[in-house]
Amino acid sequence: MLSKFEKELLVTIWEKVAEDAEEIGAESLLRMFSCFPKTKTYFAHLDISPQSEHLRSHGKKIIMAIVEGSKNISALTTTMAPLSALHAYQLKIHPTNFKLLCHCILVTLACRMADEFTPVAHAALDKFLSALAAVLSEKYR
Ligand code: ZNH
Repeated sequence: MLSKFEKELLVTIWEKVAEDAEEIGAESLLRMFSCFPKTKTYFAHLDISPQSEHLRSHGKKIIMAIVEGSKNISALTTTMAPLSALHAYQLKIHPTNFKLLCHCILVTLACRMADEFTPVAHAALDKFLSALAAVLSEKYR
């Protein structure tokens, strides 16, 4: 589904994203909370206000998990299996939410990458994030 070129491009992009994981993760989460307010209910036990420590640390965790996944996209199902199980069985996150967050991550990257967010990069990121959302939903079947 992703070409060799796209996979290599994605590695480069996510290596760069990793350097700003906290910022990018926090912005993605804030976008999700403001566009899809119901998603906030899963975080009732945390302080998720802008600039809060939890928002930033949680944002970083999410981004770094994606960065790990991007290193070997062919093995995404295996890499993400523990996270899929965690979200399905323990956190009980409805799988629709993965698509919402992935969309917000895409928008955040579009804003931050500016000129580097070429149509080719856009398409590769969109395919990768869709695959990620699908893989995370795997354990719900
Ligand atoms: Zn999630 C957690 C990732 C989505 C909700 N996460 C988490 C973690 C990680 C993640 C890494 C950590 C784990 C540990 O610690 O071990 N996520 C992720 C990813 C994604 C996600 C990659 C996609 C993209 N999540 C999500 C969503 C939601 C969530 C969509 C909702 C809405 N998570 C969550 C929660 C948690 C998590 C709630 C827990 C937090 C705390 O801290 O408590």
